Amino acid sequence: MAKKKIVKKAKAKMPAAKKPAKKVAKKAVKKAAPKKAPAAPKKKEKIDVRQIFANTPKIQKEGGQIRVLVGKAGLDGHDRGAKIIARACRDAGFEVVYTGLHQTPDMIANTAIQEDVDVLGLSILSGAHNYLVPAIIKQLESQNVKVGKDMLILVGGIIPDSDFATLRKAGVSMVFTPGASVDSIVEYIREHVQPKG
Ligand code: B12
Repeated sequence: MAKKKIVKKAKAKMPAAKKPAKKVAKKAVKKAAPKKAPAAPKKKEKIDVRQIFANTPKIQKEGGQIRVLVGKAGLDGHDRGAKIIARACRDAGFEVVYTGLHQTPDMIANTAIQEDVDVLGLSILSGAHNYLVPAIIKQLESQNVKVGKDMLILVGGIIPDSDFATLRKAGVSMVFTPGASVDSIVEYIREHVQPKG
C-alpha cells in the first residue's frame, strides 16, 4: 500500500503535458489566411530633358571671346569634371576662369560678375545642387544680373533627372550629367552665346 501512494504523489508533481493539438490548429489558421497581393511596381516617370530645357534663351554678346567661369561650390571635392570642362572650353578658344574648390555661393556669384562672364558653369557632384544653384542665382540677381539673358547658367555633375525641372525653374539653361561629351558642351555654349547684331 505504501508503495502505491508514493507513485501517485510523483505523478501529481509532474508538469502538465503540452497540448500539441492546439498549436497545430493555430498554425493551420495562419497558413489559411489569404496572402496579400504583391504591390504593383511603381512606374518611374519618364523625364523628357529636351522638353524641360527647350527654348532656353540665347545670350547676345557684344564681341570678343566667349568668357566662361567654372565654379565649384561647397564642400564638394570632385574636381575632375570641372577641370576637364575648363580645359575643353579653353581649347575651344573661350576665355576660362576656374574658381578652385570650396567656394561659397556669394564668392562664385561675385567672381562671375567681376570677370564679366557670359557663361557660369557649375560642377556639383555632392548632391547639394538644389541648395547651391538657387543661392548663387539669387546672389547674381541681387546684383542686377539677368540670368539667362546676360549670363547663361550651366550645371554639370551628379544631378538626378527628377531635379532638372527645379533647376530650370531657378534659371539654369542646361544640365550635363556624366557621359556628356565635352564636344556637345562646347557646341551648346557656341550655339547659345552669339554675337550681337
Ligand atoms: C572619382 C570619384 C571620387 C574621387 C574624386 C577625385 C577628384 N579629385 O575629383 C574621390 C575618391 C576623392 C571621391 C571622394 C568622394 N566621393 Co566620389 N566619386 C568619384 C566617381 C567614381 C567619379 C567622378 C569623376 O571624376 N568622374 C569623371 C568626370 C569627368 O565626370 P563628371 O565630374 O561627372 O563630369 C562630367 C559631367 O558630369 C559634366 N560636368 C561636370 N561638371 C561640369 C561642369 C560644367 C560647367 C559642365 C557644362 C558640365 C560638367 O561633364 C563631364 C563630362 O561628361 C563618382 C561616381 C561617378 N560615376 O560619377 C563618385 C561619386 C561622385 N562620389 C560620391 C561620394 C559619395 C564621394 C564621397 C562623399 C565618399 C566618402 N564617403 O568619402 C567622397 C567625397 C569627397 C569630397 N570631398 O567631396 C558619390 C556622390 C553621390 C551623390 N552626389 O549623390 C558618387 C556619385 C559615387 C556614388 N555612386 O555614390 N570620389
